[in-house]
This record gives sequence, C-alpha cells and structure tokens, in this order.
Amino acid sequence: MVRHTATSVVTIERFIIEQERQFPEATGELSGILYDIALAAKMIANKVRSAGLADILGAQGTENVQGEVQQKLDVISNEIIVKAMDHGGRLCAMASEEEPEIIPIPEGFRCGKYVLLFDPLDGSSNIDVNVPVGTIFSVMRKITNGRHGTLEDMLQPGRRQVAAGYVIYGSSTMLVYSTGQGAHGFTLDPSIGEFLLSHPDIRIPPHGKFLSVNDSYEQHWDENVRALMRQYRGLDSDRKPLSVRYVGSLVADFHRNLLAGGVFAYPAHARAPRGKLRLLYEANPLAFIVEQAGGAASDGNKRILDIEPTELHERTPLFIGSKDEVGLAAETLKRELVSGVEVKAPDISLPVGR
Ligand code: FDP
Repeated sequence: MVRHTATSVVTIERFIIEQERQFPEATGELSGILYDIALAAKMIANKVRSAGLADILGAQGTENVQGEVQQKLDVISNEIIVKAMDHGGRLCAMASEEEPEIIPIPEGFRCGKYVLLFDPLDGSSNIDVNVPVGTIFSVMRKITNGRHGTLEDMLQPGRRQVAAGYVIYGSSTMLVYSTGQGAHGFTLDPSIGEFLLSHPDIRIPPHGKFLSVNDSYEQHWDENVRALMRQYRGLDSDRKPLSVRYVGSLVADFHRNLLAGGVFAYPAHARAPRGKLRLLYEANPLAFIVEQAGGAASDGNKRILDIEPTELHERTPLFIGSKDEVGLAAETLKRELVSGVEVKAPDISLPVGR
C-alpha cells in the first residue's frame, strides 16, 4: 500500500485508484461513484462561491419534504448531483433530502449495484449570511433483486455503508470520505480544479475540546439531557469544561470537532421527540466517518450505525464526535428520568420547526 503524507501531492483520483488496487476483485464502480461525487462537489463549490453575484441567494418559495423552505442553492445542488450521477451506470436509485420519494435512474441508462443517499446542501439556512454549508453522502450496496433500486435498498443500517463522506464549502472546499479504510480529507485547489490529499488518515482526539449544541432548546430538554450538558460544561463534575462552538451548519460543526476534538449534540426534546437530523443521509454517513477516525456516534441509547431504519426521511437524536464525550452521553442518558419533560414516542412524520 502506498503511504502518503500531508506533503505528498496526490489527487483524489490517484488516491481512489490506489485504494481500489488493494481489492483485486473491485470492478471500479464504487471508484466511479466517488469521482462523480467529487465532480459534483466542484460544480456546487463554484455555485456557492458565486452565490451573491449570480442572484441565486435566498429562498425558492417551495417547501421540501421536511416542511422547510427550500433555498435556491439547495435546489441547484440537488440537480447538480442527480445529473452528475444518474447516467454513470453505477447506481440503481438515489434519495435526496430535497425529494420525497426515491429518485429512479432514467430509462435508457444502465442500472448499477449501488444506491446513493444525500443531503445536497446541508445548513442551507446559513447561505444568506455567508456561513459554511456542506454536502453529505452515503453509498449502500443494492440488496434486492431486479434492475431498479427500491426503498428496501435504502433502509439498511448504517454499518452496511460501503462509502460515505461530506464536502464542506468553507474558507476552502474540502471533501472527506471513507470506504472503510480510514477517513481521508482532500482540499480543492481552485487554481488547478483538483482535490488534493491534505488530511490523510484523520484521527479524532479521544477527548473533546468543543461542544456544539443549540442550547436555546434547554427549556424543552429532559433532566438527563440537562445533566449531560452541565457535565460537558464542567458543572456538577470535575471534568474540564468544553468550549461551546455552534455554527448551526452540521457539516461545519462536525468538521471542526473531527479535526480538533469535541462533540456535536442534537438531542431529542419535547417539541422534537426524534431530534431534527436525518438518519440516512446526515447521521449515518457522518457516523461512518467518525468511527473510521476513531470516534463514536450515538442516538443516546444506541450506536447510530446499528439503527434499523424504517423511513426514508426519518430523524434521529445525534451525539457525535470524540469517544469520551459520546460515551458520557450514552451513560448519562440511560439514567431513569426522575423529573422534567418526558420525551414522548417518536412521531417522525411531523416537520420540526427551527
Ligand atoms: P439547516 O436547517 O440550516 O439545513 O440539517 C439541518 C441543519 O441545518 C443542520 O445543518 C444544523 O446543524 C441544524 O439543522 C441546525 O438546527 P437548529 O437551527 O435547530 O439548531
């Protein structure tokens, strides 16, 4: 296996080929999906960069399946990914945060053996104020017979992902992905239009530095969540307090904590009994990455990657990041509730207000 350091000049294409060579039985289809995602990411990065100039900022006026107002760039990013991926012959279906149903491969194109699930532009409520946004993706192997992908192919637990990753459109554009052999980061060099390996084999510190949580929901949290947050803040315990950093763009908060150590928390609360984030194309892919980097992800009760999904757009509470902090969440949240707001049975059909 070729060993790269942060100073070797390695394009994402070369890296993918080298990884593929370790599996002589590989057909190259998964590699093809990753190239296409990298291409779509470059096209979206270009749109995000020129957003203010091209009059594509702001809301489109339609609502997506989650009942959230779609931003123009959400719609554009969704189209870019679908068009970059639907004709390559490697996918048999796709699913996007922006579309209520599965996206079929158009007639006339070959169907492959993988399904792709994605959030084309995560954190899009931040676009108008020039805050980093991202794309998140998950690839699963088709498990049903027949030419076309089905819902059943999508509803697999996250541990079955064959590849997952995200792109952050920040001060620079970075793509981080894993095929189960570590998590690797590539930074887009805009002068040559190539993603170059910049963060080989990312390792998240076992103990966190940062806490990312929207604590305006504190009034709706149950006692256990409040107790957990007090511990993260160094109250009621001799733990060193974590510093609070909350961008409100999952990819940006996750990325910072992945590199510097920390935990992103979006707990369930009385008004959002299943939290806000989506299992299949937000929590699962980031959980895959964080575990590959030595971290952990839990819904407070269960490992995210072991959750058996039942709906395409289902939500999950999420605690993700450094192992110690996610472990503390699992330990604290399993305590019996003494008082406070009881978290009711999940109702994932209800849109959750911001
Ligand atoms: P957004 O609604 O802007 O798309 O995925 C949804 C998400 O952003 C995450 O990126 C972000 O972490 C979270 O919602 C923010 O939610 P709150 O405003 O409730 O904190």
